[in-house]
Amino acid sequence: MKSMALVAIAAAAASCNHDAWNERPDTTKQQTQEYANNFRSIVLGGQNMDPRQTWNTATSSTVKISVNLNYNEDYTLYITESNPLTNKQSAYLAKAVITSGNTKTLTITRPSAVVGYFAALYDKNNHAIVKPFSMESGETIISFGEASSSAPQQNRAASTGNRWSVTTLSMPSLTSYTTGTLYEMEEAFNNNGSTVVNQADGSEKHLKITGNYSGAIARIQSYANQSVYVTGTWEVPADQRCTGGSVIVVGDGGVINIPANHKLSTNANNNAGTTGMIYVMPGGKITGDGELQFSNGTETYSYNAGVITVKDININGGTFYNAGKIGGVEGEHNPALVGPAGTIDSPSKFINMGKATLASIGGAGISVENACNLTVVGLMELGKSSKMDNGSYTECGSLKLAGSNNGDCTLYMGQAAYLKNKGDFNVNNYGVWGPTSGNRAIFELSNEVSYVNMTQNLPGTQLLDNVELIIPEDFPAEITNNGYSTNYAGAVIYAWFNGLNYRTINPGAFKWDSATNSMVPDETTWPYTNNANVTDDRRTCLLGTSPSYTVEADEDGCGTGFSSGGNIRPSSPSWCYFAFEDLGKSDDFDFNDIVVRVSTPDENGVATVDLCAIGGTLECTVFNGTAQIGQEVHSYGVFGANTSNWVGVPIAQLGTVNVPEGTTVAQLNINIQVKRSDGSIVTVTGPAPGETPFRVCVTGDEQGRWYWAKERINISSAYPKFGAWGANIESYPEWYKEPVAASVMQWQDAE
Ligand SMILES: [Ca+2]
Ligand SMILES: [Ca+2]
Repeated sequence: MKSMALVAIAAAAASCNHDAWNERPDTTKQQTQEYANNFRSIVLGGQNMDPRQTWNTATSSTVKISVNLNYNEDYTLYITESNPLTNKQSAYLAKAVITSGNTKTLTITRPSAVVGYFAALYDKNNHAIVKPFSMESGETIISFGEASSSAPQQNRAASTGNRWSVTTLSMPSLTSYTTGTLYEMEEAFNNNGSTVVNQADGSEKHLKITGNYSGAIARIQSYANQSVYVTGTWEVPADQRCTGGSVIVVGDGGVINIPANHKLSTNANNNAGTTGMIYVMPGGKITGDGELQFSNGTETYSYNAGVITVKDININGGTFYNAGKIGGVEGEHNPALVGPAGTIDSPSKFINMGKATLASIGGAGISVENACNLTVVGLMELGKSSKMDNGSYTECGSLKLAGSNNGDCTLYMGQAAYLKNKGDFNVNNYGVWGPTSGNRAIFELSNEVSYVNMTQNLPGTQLLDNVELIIPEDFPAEITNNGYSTNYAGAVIYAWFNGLNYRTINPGAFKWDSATNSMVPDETTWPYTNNANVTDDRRTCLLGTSPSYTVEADEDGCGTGFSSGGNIRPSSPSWCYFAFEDLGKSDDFDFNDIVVRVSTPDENGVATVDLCAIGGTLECTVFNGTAQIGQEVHSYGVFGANTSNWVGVPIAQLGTVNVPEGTTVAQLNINIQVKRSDGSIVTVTGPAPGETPFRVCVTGDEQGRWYWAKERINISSAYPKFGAWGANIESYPEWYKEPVAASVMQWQDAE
């Protein structure tokens, strides 16, 4: 072949607006045909080109990521082609920092032939949650956590039918207490009695407070079927009770103030199995330095849809629903929630469907069921089985799980339920069980542990099942003050975490199961199997995810301490390679005369442009559209695409380009301007569909790499499936992953 390239190109380009080529004075149809014929013969093996062929292995896709895990925390998301937990060299096709509670839409360049990807979300401690997903043809939506966990909503829907499902209730109808004949409450009226409201006649009577009233209301304390509707302000006496069947309603604008050392309580009516009821409507408030107490009644419950900021809330066997707000008001109390002592065998339940900020939760006899947002500033002590529903968020200053050696105390957590303990942790025979599919429950501890105990072989006393554990780097390997020797103490907490005696938190004990896309125990390295009641399918603490840190084992295989490094974030962006013919020859088709690569853009849309190969001798400069990138390429190195000096890639960074939002790297007009031997300048850019190419765009492999052909080896020899792909875009779309090793530059990353 002769050096006919220029004129051939010129005519080929004439039909498709590729600037400079069709302006060359010496172009001829004959030379164009010669180049195309050579390409068809040498590269395509005599086949016709697929008219749909664009000589580009990349496509663009839109991925919408929402993160709803831990309030206001920043998470870093990577999209990769291989699982970064098992392939430490995964290159990322997208990277974004997403603050929990937010959603980001990413437009990415990806290999068009690859459908399955991984979305890996890292917290600040490098703890990772990895989700495999299939790229959809339109927008692909991926969620970490459920939206409701980050944006506290009142009365949000709870799940049904699961062991963690919280049974929620609506406010009962209050119209019989707020409408009809209501008698205004005032002190004189209360003290003197009334012929209108005769306290002793046993009939149903309804009072109201619309102004300011201070003092007792004897009727609701002494008789059933009485009510008081507060839309003014009521300051209660030292001991005001609301007896079984009677009702206090705080309406919109109404306030009940309970002074210090005063108490307002619902009073059990043992004959009827009921108790007095207190309902706070939206806009109503109960506040003060005193105590609000709910007594047990099997058929009744109290309900808050307003605001409660008293100093103490005592649930003494009753059920109290919060669908409004408790605490969290500047300058007012975060109530301390107290249940009965553990020996009292009566139901005492706090059910939260709204936002509750409590000073503490104490008393071993209380169950806590959180379906929305619960913050406990101090200690949260759970002495009975409790629930945290899908997407709920629970935070506490310290955590005590005081269970039972019968194994019947378990915290049931739903999908993406998040429990964050910020201080000391104390556990005694208590299980924490999450969902067996969907989003994991997340259980996060600090580095403080004061007590750990369990009963061997009883899952309910020790099992952390289907729960994602987050622990800090300095989490103690030994606990010294639980009455056991230190070694045993260390083992106990690992056992509690994992449902197996002496099992360590070691990712090496797991392997990736591609059938289920999850981490499963690796039988070849599984060290301990001595807990007969905990079967493999429940050894799921790490399933599908991974901890931030690995534990180092001593000679006996017991953990001695944690070290970071369990999860390494993908460190390298992926790359798109633009491989050019420079018009110097028309018959080698090695597509290495210039190879540049453009990175996955950073968060500001800035991508790096590297010079990878200079397999031509003509003067040549790289452009993005009309913007020059770097200098003439031979100023960075000399001709020789397979010179051993150049096995380090890249040769040089030429510069950066901006990838505008909504567009991707593969859509950039990366082109070169070549100075011909006659001094003329010719621009070589990407082909139109079905056009003989002088530029191919190739996506990197899972590690972001592509190996171009050695000098003078045509691309079909280096990649035997390239020609078949050229003739049919559906054939071998991953041709670029299958080179002939001796025919390509198998480069290493430059130091
Ligand atoms: Ca060439
Ligand atoms: Ca070459």
